[in-house]
Amino acid sequence: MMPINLSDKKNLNQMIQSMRWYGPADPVSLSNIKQAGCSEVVTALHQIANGEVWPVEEINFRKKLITELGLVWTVVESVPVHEDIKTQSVGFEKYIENYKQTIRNLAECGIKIITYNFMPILDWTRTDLAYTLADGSKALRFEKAAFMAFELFILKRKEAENIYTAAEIEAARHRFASMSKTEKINLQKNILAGLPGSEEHFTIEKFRQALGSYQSIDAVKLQSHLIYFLQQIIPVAEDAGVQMALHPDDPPYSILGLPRVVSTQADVQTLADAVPSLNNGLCFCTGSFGVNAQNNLPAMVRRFGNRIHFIHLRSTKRNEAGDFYEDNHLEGDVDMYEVIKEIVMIMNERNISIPMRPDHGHQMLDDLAKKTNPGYSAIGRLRGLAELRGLEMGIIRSMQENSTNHEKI
Ligand code: DNO
Repeated sequence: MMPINLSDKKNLNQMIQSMRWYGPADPVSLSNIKQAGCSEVVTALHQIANGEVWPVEEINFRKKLITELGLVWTVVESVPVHEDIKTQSVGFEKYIENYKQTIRNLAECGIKIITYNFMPILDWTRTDLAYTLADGSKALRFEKAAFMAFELFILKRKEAENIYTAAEIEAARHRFASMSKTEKINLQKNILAGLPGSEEHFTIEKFRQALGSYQSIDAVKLQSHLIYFLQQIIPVAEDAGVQMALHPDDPPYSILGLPRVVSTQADVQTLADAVPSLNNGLCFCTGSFGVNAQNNLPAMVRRFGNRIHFIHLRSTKRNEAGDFYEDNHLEGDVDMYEVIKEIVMIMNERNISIPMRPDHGHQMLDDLAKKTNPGYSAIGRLRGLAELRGLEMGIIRSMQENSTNHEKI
């Protein structure tokens, strides 16, 4: 998109503030979300099995819980894509038809933005859910050596021995030897039991089977399956007035020898070129894209500005080994000032407000003693949201002041 001059706009559009809510069993209540200053809630019908149609009655039932509290539901996160669609296994067309029907049903209930991902088998992945930071709060972390230790010595994936260097295997062996029994159990659980929002949970045996179903699927093939899926669903989304928001891979690189095709600017460009409709859009997640130092986030916001339908704001901190942890929202490797500045520009060029949520947060203060959904405790997200909201306000005010000063000169 080409930048415009915002000086003739009186009131600049700002992001719609929301938080994810896992439904009635979420320890963070709707009223907590409201008190955090959100106007919207992002949620999904996690009780419906992956691949089944979401019935209108159940969507409306969830919607009623939200609207009764004066909150709004416009973004679904996520309608999961059945594995058979990703692998194009026999009978996968039925799941695509179900997906189309879910899009129509959501639209009928007024829910017009749908987040999804196309990561094989696993959704987002971390090795440590309670990485203690210097200030005593706890963050989510992905440690390569620990992940390799899982892959080589718990899962015992034979092929993994060929993809890692001798030095990496040695580091993983060393890391595995340093783990207590509980740490090993937790590592396996973190990876296989699924983090909040993941719709799949595996035993080691089931997981080996699932990996087997990708034996003949490389990145080129997976990408063609994604494009086929888009060709099928985007016309339905267009008809229904629904914006599809594809979430990037997290982490944005191949793990377990599985292909990943939504990790970089080039990946997104290929999908946009293949299915140009703007309903074929993105959930722009700064935390996921930000793990790859090659991804220039403000430039990506500019390039894909008219396709960004939903935003996750979060910052990660990488090290040279390729590990990362989730930092405070305004720290870490993501230049949040530049990202939000670009988001404000594109929102005003499009003359819309884009929903965002503070993605994840540290477990901190009173939440340290509570049972929380990893990454989704109340206070850490509240801190993140408050900082992001302040940053956006500062950016907007200074843009307006600059343009007023220009007028005076
Ligand atoms: C993790 C989330 C992901 C995301 C899905 C989208 O915190 O960002 O689980 O919801 O990948 O389908």
